Amino acid sequence: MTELFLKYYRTQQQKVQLEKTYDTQCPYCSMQCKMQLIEQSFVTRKKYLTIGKDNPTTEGRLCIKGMNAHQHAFSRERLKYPLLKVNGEFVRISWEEAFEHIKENFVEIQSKDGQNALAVYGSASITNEEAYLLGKFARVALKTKYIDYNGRLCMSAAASAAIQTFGIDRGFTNSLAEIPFTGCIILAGTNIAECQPTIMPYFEKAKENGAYIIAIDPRETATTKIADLHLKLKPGTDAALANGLLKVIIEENYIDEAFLQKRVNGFEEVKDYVLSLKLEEIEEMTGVPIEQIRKAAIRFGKEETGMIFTARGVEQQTDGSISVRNFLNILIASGKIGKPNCGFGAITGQGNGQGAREHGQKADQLPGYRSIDNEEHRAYVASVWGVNKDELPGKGVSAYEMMEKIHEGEITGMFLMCSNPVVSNPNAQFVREAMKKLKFLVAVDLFVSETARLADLILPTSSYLEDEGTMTNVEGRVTLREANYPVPGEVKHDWQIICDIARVLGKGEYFSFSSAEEIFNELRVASRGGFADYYGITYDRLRKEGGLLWPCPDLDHKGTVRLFEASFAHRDGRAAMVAVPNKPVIPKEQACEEFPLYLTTGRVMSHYLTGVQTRKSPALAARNVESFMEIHPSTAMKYRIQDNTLVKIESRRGSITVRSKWSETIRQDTVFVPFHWADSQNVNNLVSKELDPTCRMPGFKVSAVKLSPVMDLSSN
Ligand SMILES: Nc1nc2c(c(=O)[nH]1)N[C@H]1C(S)=C(S)[C@@H](COP(=O)(O)OP(=O)(O)OC[C@H]3O[C@@H](n4cnc5c(=O)[nH]c(N)nc54)[C@H](O)[C@@H]3O)O[C@H]1N2
Ligand SMILES: Nc1nc2c(c(=O)[nH]1)N[C@H]1C(S)=C(S)[C@@H](COP(=O)(O)OP(=O)(O)OC[C@H]3O[C@@H](n4cnc5c(=O)[nH]c(N)nc54)[C@H](O)[C@@H]3O)O[C@H]1N2
Ligand code: SF4
Ligand SMILES: [Mo]
Repeated sequence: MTELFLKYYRTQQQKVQLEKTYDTQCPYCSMQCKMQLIEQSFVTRKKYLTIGKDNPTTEGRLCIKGMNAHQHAFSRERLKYPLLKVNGEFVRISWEEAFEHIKENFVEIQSKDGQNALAVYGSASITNEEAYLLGKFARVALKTKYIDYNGRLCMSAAASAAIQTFGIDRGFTNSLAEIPFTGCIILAGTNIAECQPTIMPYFEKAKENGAYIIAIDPRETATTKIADLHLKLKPGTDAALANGLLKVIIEENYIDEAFLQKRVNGFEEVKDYVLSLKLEEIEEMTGVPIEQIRKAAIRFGKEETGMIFTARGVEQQTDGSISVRNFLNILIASGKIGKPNCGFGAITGQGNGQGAREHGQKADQLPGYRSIDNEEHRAYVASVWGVNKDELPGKGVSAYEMMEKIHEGEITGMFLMCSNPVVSNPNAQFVREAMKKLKFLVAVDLFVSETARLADLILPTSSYLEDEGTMTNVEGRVTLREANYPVPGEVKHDWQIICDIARVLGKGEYFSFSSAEEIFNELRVASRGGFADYYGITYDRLRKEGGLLWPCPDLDHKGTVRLFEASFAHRDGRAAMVAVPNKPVIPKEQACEEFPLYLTTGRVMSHYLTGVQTRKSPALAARNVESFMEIHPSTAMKYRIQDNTLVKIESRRGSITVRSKWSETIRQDTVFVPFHWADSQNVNNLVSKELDPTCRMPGFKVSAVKLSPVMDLSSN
């Protein structure tokens, strides 16, 4: 058998006329695994293989999404030319025609409807250079205040919690290399095994070294399986559960008095508040038994070292930012921050989920994590850009709120880069209507996504194989993606598209870049002296040193591996604790007679976000061809829902139909649906428009729903 295979392989090899390799990084999650595409040319066809490349973060590992990513990049459905909608059909046009069209419409919209009538919607899947340029494009070329991006739906709660507590937001306060040496790990609302699979060996090594792992999730997942203790809470009750843990830690005296006195504000208020709470009430609210709360707290408190990780389970809530702050309260009270093998990680989502939230795509932000409301910050960035600071627009609104502004008629045109909001935003029907209502929508994408379908003009862009640039990964490590595969057809890079449009709008002098590196060099200066200081990072250093963790303020600075060793980033150098109520100020939707179950949403291993890319990879699409609803068999029986049958799920917003999947491992009051599918399977048709008042994060993780079988088999 082996001999036969080798014989076959060798004859195949002989037929290979040419083999080329291309280095890049995975287009998907925040691990940013380094990879190499091997392209073998045969007489009549080409064959591709993706392999991992060694690097400090992922050590050469890849998951199935990364291994199959090239399938979407080489898909026949890749866009190769600009497309204009004419009488409802897309027709191919030239770039110059496309730019003329943009100029005409942008000028008309801004002269008729006002400067701010044009909005920009960006993404955390583009490079740092592109994210930076998009922010500059909105403020300098379009002079609109309305810019925000898809990271609002992703990292905003964690970002706002970290800024308020620590004074700075870098997703992970340490490097991943410390995880194997920590004593106790809390994984709250994160499914790393499916969402950042190549991170897992760090946690497996920790376990081998004796670490105790506590998972907090309403359902069992591949991640909760590595835990020693699984707190299976009711969705949306993390703030209360964290109060329970904190109360036990304080009562059992696992607090670090010296650390609290020297480096922390607010502990006494938090202490008084949590001591006034009753564990019985917390048990009742969260569904987690008191013994388990005590066991988790005592274990975490007792260990010398510990780390807490949160992700979207805790964060995508209308009290997401304050809930994260409560987990930070636990970490700070027990003194497990700012020292070796202790720290916090808000596991970053998208490939550039970290970098793209630092350099000016946010409604209220300027590069280097500066604030658009701060006169000094405005003056500095304006001087780098060569504009007058008073010409820079002010603060805009969050991603979903831009959809509301469209309905209100304040925004009438949009430039959308690298996102599919009609599927990924909450209250999806309303968002679809908003997109349809726009006078002019330009979508820059690799494919005709569900949102691009509604656009007037689609501009084709380059993929992770073709587009060079930097990405800041889950650790806060800036990495250089050295992509150089030739672009298909007439495709342009995102940054080239931005520069070209600026040129036709008469703003070319501010956007005269001819490489990603040139943009990066301007970003370095623009970020200099800000919180996210990239000044000391250069392409050369990234090539030589395999990535650098920010802040890196000088060319001879080694990068900052561990944050807060000497002080926190607030002016007084101290961390800020805050008392967090068990129940959020704005109540969440509760299960009731009409809508008796909780719906929570999330991801599966083989698909990525709205699935536009992964559905084009046959190897990935085949693993999950359609959406599903995970449900406990006893709940299913109650609503006459057989396994593997179609179910209608309804909320106050709308309904979808998906296939049932019985699972003994989910809470009986909760169902779970992934959000990778569109149209009649788009779970965001069910999610409400309520936002976290602090960071404007939607509550993707809790809705009240009712179920009914599409075909009732119970009477047969
Ligand atoms: N395969 C895959 N990987 C991805 C992505 C993808 O789409 N597919 N997306 C990337 C992106 S952008 C992101 S943001 C990350 C997301 O990564 P994660 O946040 O890990 O993913 P989710 O599945 O959204 O949610 C994590 C877990 O939260 C649980 N959960 C639900 N409600 C609650 C709750 O109220 N409290 C708690 N404690 N837990 C709850 C869910 O059951 C789920 O297991 O993944 C990145 N990686
Ligand atoms: N119910 C529910 N909804 C959610 C979530 C949830 O957990 N539950 N999670 C939220 C989260 S965390 C996120 S991050 C959002 C993400 O949601 P979206 O922002 O909609 O993300 P994608 O589906 O990745 O859409 C990216 C689009 O850009 C295209 N694209 C890919 N690469 C490039 C590129 O380099 N340049 C350009 N111009 N285009 C490119 C893709 O083809 C795709 O059409 O969804 C959010 N929505
Ligand atoms: S999806 Fe994430 S873990 Fe998987 S290969 Fe890509 S970057 Fe690595
Ligand atoms: Mo995300």
